[in-house]
Amino acid sequence: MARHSISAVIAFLCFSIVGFARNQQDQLYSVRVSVSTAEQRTEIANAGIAIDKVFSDSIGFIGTKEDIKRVEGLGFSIKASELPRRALDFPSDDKNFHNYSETVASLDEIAKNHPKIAQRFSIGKSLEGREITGIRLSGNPSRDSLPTAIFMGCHHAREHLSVEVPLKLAEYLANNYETDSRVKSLLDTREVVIVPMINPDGAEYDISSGSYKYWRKNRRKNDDGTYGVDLNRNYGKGFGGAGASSSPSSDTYHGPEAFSEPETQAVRDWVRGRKKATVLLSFHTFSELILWPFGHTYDQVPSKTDQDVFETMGKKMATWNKYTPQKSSELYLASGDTTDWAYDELKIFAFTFELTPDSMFGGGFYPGAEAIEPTFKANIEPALYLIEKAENPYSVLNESVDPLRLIP
Ligand code: CXA
Ligand code: ZN
Repeated sequence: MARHSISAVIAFLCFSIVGFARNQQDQLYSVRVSVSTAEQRTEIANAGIAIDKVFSDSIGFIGTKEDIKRVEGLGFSIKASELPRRALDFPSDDKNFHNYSETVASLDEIAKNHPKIAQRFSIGKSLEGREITGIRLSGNPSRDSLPTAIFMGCHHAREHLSVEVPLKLAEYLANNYETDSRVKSLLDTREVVIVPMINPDGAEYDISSGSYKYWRKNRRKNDDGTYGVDLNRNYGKGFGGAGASSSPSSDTYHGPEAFSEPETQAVRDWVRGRKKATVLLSFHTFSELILWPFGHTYDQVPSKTDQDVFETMGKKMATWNKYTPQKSSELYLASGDTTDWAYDELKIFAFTFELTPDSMFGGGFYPGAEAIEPTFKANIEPALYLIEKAENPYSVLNESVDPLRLIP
């Protein structure tokens, strides 16, 4: 009996220390787990699994044999199929996606072609030394107190479509400023800042070998020799709580402390500096969702008015892109994400969009270049709406009774 429990303790310790390392060569699986409640999904998230897709009776994730064993160990039943190691590097089939240098070049091109309204900037350097670069768009660039809308992409390396949509948004705003009166009046009275690739090291790593690696995190070399911190678990609000892993090899490893990573430090310091930032949208993929805080707790945000603003804006944006609008904890708990921090510290109305496709069947993280244009188009109206509401997000609460709108 005693020996039994000692070996159980040793086994547990070994498990905790060894963790669940993912090696380069490990076969990855697309896994379905039968679960139906947010609490069950949180239990899986708490096992260090990065859930990709929530269905009413199951969830999907990408993981190793060890991940599968851990989930089975919790008593859940699973179905797994081997992921093909397709050769889908950007230069060939998916060449229309932008790698890091192409992303920088595109932003440079926009700034060069529209010098009066567009300037490129850097928010800092990634761990491997790449500039995390963005573009500022405003018809009034000399004024630094305009209401600001912030758009970001690619916290997660493999979510390449989340680079393309904000990049296209920058092109769209710049190209239409002169000719589209709506875009002109928005940019003349607002500042729009777009940083399409928050995690350039991870994004480059994901495409570095000619076949996608399903890489999610940044490229931090952790103390145990594994790589990567999940940047969407590394922010300050609720850091280290539910749905974030303390195991460095996990896909949802939160890092040694809040803002331990240069990428999240750069976002934090730069967002803090946007004194009139009121709205923020962080693009991710996939599942076609519109998410808002809180994600680290099932509790609502403390202000009922703010909760109403989130719900009203989220549901309104869903009328255009047809995504499912919900508080992010309705999916599963996740602690330390961008939007919980931005709302909690700076009271920015911060949303996450999980872009196309709807599920693994549409290609999951790798939907192909043909997804770029329709996904961008579906999200133009939501983006313009956010920019419009940057002036005063609370105005959305009065919209149905706004008398001006009743005049034909
Ligand atoms: C998410 C986003 C914001 C708050 C909580 C949860 C979902 C996101 C995640 O887990 O970080 N999903 S994703 N893009 O597949 O990783
Ligand atoms: Zn993501």
